Amino acid sequence: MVACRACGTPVEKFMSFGRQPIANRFLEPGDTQSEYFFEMEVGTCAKCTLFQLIEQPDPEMMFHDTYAFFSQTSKGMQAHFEGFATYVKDTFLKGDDPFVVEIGSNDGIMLRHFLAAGIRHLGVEPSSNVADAARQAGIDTISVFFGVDTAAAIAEERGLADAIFAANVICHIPDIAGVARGVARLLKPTGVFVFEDPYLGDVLEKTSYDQIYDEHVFLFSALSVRNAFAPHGLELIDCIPQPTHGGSMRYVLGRQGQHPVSERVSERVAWEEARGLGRAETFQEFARACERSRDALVSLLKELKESGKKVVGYAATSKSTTVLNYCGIGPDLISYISDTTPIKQGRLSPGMHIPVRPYADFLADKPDYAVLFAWNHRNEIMAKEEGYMQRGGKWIRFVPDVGIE
Ligand code: DWN
Ligand code: SAH
Repeated sequence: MVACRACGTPVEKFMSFGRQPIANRFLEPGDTQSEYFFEMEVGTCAKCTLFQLIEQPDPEMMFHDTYAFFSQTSKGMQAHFEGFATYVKDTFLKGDDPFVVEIGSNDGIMLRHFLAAGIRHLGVEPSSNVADAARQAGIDTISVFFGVDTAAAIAEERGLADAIFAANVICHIPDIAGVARGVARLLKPTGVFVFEDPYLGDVLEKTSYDQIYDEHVFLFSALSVRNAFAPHGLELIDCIPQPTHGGSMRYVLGRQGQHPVSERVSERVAWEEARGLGRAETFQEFARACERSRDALVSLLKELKESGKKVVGYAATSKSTTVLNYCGIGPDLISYISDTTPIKQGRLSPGMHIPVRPYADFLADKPDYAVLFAWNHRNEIMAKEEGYMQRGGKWIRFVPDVGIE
């Protein structure tokens, strides 16, 4: 048994998604021989309830100078981060000359709003290519991994932060105690730490197992966040559901006793306990639901192939790597995946080696069916693809169930 990354208690393993590659390592054709794989198993901590990967590849294998995900590829997420920035500014930055730090600031999708408002800011972004995009836009960014040493260095050079925030990042960092100690080192006495991540409750409700891949070492709940940060003097003071990435939660923490605690925290924890978010049976049922989802998707794709239909994938998301490798879906069932990100195009999808082609090919090619891998951006995509649907193009969905629409 492995030890819980937060509290050291043995983690109960409940499921394997089989051999998985690096989710965002899109391969050059001819580069498929040296591909790295790991056994992707998941479990929960019986004590602090933290849902986690049993094994995770080294961070440097995932986050480097050719990281494939640029945050600004989604218009919906651009709008979301404008709202997130406004929330932080209006709620927490009341004093003179505030200083904010974002962990995992990527291409600057959030910090650009602080730059525009003339607020002192710093992005901590280890993937230097996406960080370069932010720097080119004038956003102050350092390319290092956040942890206790980085936090101490920032505190010494620039002073303590009024707000530290992160979106879809804290669930990527295996040393969660290091994150907590770093935040505790860098935060002003009355400062806040605000972060959002995909919510375990939504993943279980929707069987959206594709939120589990190498980068996502944790799927948090209010209960597990409260338990992970309390030993470091950080108290969960609010939790606010978000519609992003198929259902996320925004967690707000402050130093113990410095802020009133919203009723939402106890209400959410009570809901999670009633829903069994820490219980083994809940996860055994989730494992069965994942297997049913896999079998239904594979049967549907095989039927469509037998009837001669042209099926492609829409968006080469990180999440699609889990689906394709867990279900064993290759180019025989999905002829290519269209994606708008230039550095993914012309490459092969991790593990199953489906060609990734430019979005223009999807428009020109007129497939019969497209598997909606970016289901979390559904509204944005449906608005954009009216033409595809009007000429009879259909979607294949696999969250919350497998079907055609
Ligand atoms: O947590 C993470 C989230 C924030 O972003 C990271 N670990 C990695 C990444 O996950 P993802 O790749 O599953 O993210 P998205 O936002 O669901 O998918 C982005 C991909 O989809 C990009 O390659 C662009 C593509 N896309 C597209 O081709 N057409 C996206 C949209 C909205 C589109 O219309
Ligand atoms: N916040 C953005 C990016 C999320 S993708 C958004 O929501 O769209 C996850 C990001 O976290 C990547 O850019 C990755 O390089 C970064 N990251 C991973 N480990 C990190 C760490 N230890 N410290 C800071 N950033 C990290």
